[in-house]
Amino acid sequence: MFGNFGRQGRNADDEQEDKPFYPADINGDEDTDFGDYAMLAGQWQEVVCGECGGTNLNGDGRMTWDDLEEMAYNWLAGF
Ligand SMILES: [Ca+2]
Ligand SMILES: [Ca+2]
Repeated sequence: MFGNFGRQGRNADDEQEDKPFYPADINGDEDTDFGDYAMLAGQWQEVVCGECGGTNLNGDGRMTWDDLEEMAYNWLAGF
């Protein structure tokens, strides 16, 4: 009557919660390295780009030095 709250459902949720979060992981491969930097460089100094392909790390809608600074701060996270 109240649905199945079995072990399998909880495990799926736990896996998602346990997944590490790296703020500057632009390409989604769970680290911050030259792959992410290459994507950032491709959007360099775009001023009206919204998410900027994921490179707008501080959420201000522009790809600037502030985003590069955020990446530098998180450099090699995940290794
Ligand atoms: Ca990455
Ligand atoms: Ca930005």
